[in-house]
Amino acid sequence: MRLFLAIRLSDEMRSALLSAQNNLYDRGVRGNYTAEENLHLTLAFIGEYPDAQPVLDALSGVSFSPFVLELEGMGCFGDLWWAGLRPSAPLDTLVRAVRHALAEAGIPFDRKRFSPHITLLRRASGVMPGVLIGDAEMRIDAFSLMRSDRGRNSMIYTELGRIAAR
Ligand code: 2AM
Repeated sequence: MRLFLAIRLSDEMRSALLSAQNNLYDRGVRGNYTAEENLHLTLAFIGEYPDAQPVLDALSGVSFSPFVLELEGMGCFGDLWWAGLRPSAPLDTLVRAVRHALAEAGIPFDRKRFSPHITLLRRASGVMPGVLIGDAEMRIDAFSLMRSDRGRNSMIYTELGRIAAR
């Protein structure tokens, strides 16, 4: 199984992101747009791992209080274009705790520095136009263990477990 940990987005946030995607498309930007239901914020990428339970067990000790995330701006990693988030200390703290718990349990994960982003499209054509993303914020009260499978036309993400704030 290909596993990752992510924050799933509220309907309000996904619709703000969908509008930004539509706006880009209307301006002629082509690429592999993330399907609306797949928009998410990755906290840690585990990759191939055989079993979900040890991951959920490792994360059961992660404790965090609900916090708010707000969309802010757009950016890119090469031809991967993303929506950004207003810097959030609680988010950074949560990611540190999640990664620490994985490391302690010996669960491998991509140790690239956390750079919070929500992928809007991959293999984008051309130069990024100045597209405004509508204001949206959401209260984060859980994160999820997700499985990623390659579907016929897009990735299929399945939630295997949720770790709630407390
Ligand atoms: P992204 O966060 O930049 O969109 C499932 O593949 C999710 O994990 C995607 O959201 C993906 O990219 C993210 N991810 C983070 N590190 C990854 C890696 N090394 N390989 C594949 N996906 C990774």
